[in-house]
Amino acid sequence: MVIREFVDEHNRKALEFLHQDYDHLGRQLRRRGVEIERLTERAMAFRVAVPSWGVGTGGTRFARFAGPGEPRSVFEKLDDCDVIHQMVRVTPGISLHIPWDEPESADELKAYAAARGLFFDSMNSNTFQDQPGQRLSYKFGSLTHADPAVRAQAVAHNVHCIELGRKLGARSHTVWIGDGGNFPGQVHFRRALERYLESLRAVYAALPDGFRMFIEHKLYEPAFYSTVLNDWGTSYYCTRELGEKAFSLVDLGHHAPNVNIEMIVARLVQLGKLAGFHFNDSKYGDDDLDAGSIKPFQLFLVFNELVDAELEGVPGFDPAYMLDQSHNVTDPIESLMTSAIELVRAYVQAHLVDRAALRDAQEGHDAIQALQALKQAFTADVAPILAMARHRAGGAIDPVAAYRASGYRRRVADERPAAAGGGAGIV
Ligand code: RM4
Ligand code: MN
Ligand code: MN
Repeated sequence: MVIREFVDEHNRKALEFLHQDYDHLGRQLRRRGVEIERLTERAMAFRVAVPSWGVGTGGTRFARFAGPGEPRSVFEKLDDCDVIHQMVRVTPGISLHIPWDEPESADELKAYAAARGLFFDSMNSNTFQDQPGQRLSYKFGSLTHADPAVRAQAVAHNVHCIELGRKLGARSHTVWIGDGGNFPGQVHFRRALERYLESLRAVYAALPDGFRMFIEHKLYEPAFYSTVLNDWGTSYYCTRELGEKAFSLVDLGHHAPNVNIEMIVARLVQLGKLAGFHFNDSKYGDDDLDAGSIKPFQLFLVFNELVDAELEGVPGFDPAYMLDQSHNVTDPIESLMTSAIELVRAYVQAHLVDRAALRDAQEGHDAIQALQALKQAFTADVAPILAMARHRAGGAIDPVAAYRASGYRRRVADERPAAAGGGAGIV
């Protein structure tokens, strides 16, 4: 049986209860002056790109425990992404990581994706590890390395990613570097940032029309004392220096604990430089846990800023949503499906905020009412809206149950004997 049939069979069983729950919620919301169909429309319009590297089993710097049926090639990764999209219907875009996903033929890969209703969203370069046969090492940096030859090699790699992205129909290029220092004094802060900008100017010059460049900051790791692009302010400065096609990307795991990320989002929106997101969740650092699994209220508050900007029609507001997670102990397909759903949940809940009441509370210095306006939206159970949106789009009412019933993982475990190495590995 193909996935579609499992979805249909599962939905048939769940549909009656879903209608009951949906109608009930519709009545509740109407009392609050909200039309449920408007929210369901928003849920159906939401899109988030899946990272190709997320469908493989991740790991930590201590170990990686390979899961059954891991994809061995970019085509098998697309097969897994296809299952995710068929179930949740909000993930047609794929983010590729080069050279992990380097195709022999861009045309063939593009056609393979298109045949499944998928497309390529953002390209990601990798100058944070050395590849077999690579001439110069990135051990002490890449785009900001002291040796101009290493910098040139890293620039060339990024230009290659952009060129490949153009052939694949991608829309943006994302740069995250591991450059930084482990010890005080190891890196000259100002010189390193100057080199970063100089290298990125060369990459920027290779952007085709309509292509955007995203730069991703991260406060630590793999460098443990300082990183070159350490925070959003430095990132904003760099995107300003680079030009109108450069934007600052926010990875939720790349900030110090307790940093007010939703405020960073608001700042970047206001400054016209928000690229979009790498969604994940974290407790301690760049944990790459599933979105919404640790701090769902933070996720909601981030979406509150995004929806506020969307509803207000902030000029140029066009963020790219992507997941960036590492799945060490779960089936990656299940993690990515549930993470995508958590994002839609936060997005729909943010649409439930009574913005007039919130504004009144803010202008009237009524802190309790302001918080209530947010909490009322955050505590609303919008699950029937999400399920109905998936069902109407041809997806699963209960994606994890339908996926498990499909036996997909068992089947691919037979078809894909474990390969040594594998693309993604420890992220
Ligand atoms: C980094 C960063 C990048 C991702 C790599 C694998 O921490 O989040 O976005 O490409 O991990
Ligand atoms: Mn990231
Ligand atoms: Mn990360």
